[in-house]
Amino acid sequence: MRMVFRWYGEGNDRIPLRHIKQIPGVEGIVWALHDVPAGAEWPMEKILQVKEQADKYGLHIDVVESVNVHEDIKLGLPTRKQYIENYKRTIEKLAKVGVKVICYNFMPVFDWLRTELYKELPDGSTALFYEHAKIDAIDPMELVNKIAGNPEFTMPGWEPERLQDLTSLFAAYKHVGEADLWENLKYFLEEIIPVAEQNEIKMAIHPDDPPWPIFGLPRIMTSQENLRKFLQLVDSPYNGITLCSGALGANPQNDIVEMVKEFADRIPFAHIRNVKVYENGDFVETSHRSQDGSLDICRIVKAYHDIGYTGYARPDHGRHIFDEECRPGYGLYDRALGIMYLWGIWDTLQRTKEGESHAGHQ
Ligand code: DNO
Ligand code: MN
Repeated sequence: MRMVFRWYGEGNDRIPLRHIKQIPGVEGIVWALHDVPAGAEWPMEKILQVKEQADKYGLHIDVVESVNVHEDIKLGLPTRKQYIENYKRTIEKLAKVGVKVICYNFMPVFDWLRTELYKELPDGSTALFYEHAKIDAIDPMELVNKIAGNPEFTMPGWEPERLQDLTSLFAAYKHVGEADLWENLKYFLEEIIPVAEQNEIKMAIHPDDPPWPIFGLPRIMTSQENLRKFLQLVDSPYNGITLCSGALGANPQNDIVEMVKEFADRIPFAHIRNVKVYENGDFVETSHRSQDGSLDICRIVKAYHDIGYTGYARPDHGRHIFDEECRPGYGLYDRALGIMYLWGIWDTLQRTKEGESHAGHQ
């Protein structure tokens, strides 16, 4: 397991790289050019800038999250051709600076969706929260204004340029059902994966968060069965998954341990986080600890250990704790705690496997 940490870039993330460097076992940043609109080719100068910044701290830039897919590709419009070309050029450029994995998603219009960014937990910390009844009742526009208007910096998936044309986007998706979305995804993969292969970059789709349709928009990366179908669309080791325990785990029917086992050799990137799911379908993000949420993170990490996982992993969202002012879900403290929990489990499993006695010092 190679631990990495998401960083939003100089001037766009309050967390300095020198702090990331101090989290035990973190070897690289998970990054993106957040100011480049979805669909545009990434400029080399900007890519090199991030590389230089990371290099200074001895952190690698092997994992990109995300190169966003333009809506016209998901909609299957004729204009997708140009956006796919741009995507290919971006893959080639990223390969030149040593990138190994590109995470992306194929969710129409919205990326992750929550109804509250700062839901108070019993211990006084706050976390991202999803309330089912509210989603059913709310006008998407209202939610967009609430979420996008809230944070200090642009959040991934909620970029203003992506959301400005919401009404026409919704109208366009009226004619795109699940079957169409599968078709459009297949078309995209058939174009992209050969380029990823040539450039030795593993593409890793992020599951839908939450893993069900919202506001009448189709969502397909939602279950073990659908992920299996996805991997078969283009059966290449370069067509993989970002297995996100928290995104998939919001549906209690999804068994993450089973997915790790089944998709073992097609998971170049793992997101590991916990989520507490209530009977009415609401869910809140919790600390990474198994006892705090509905997912057994110990068993999930054990599943990765059992398959001899050598891919990249990051803690995903965290709570907002110790009065930290941070991007929703992306503070330093709780994600750092999460990492230490993941390492604790991993290292213990490793020692047990090696049959070492615990003498107290090495
Ligand atoms: C949620 C997060 C997502 C993710 C993007 C990837 O679990 O990991 O925001 O970054 O969907 O494209
Ligand atoms: Mn995730």
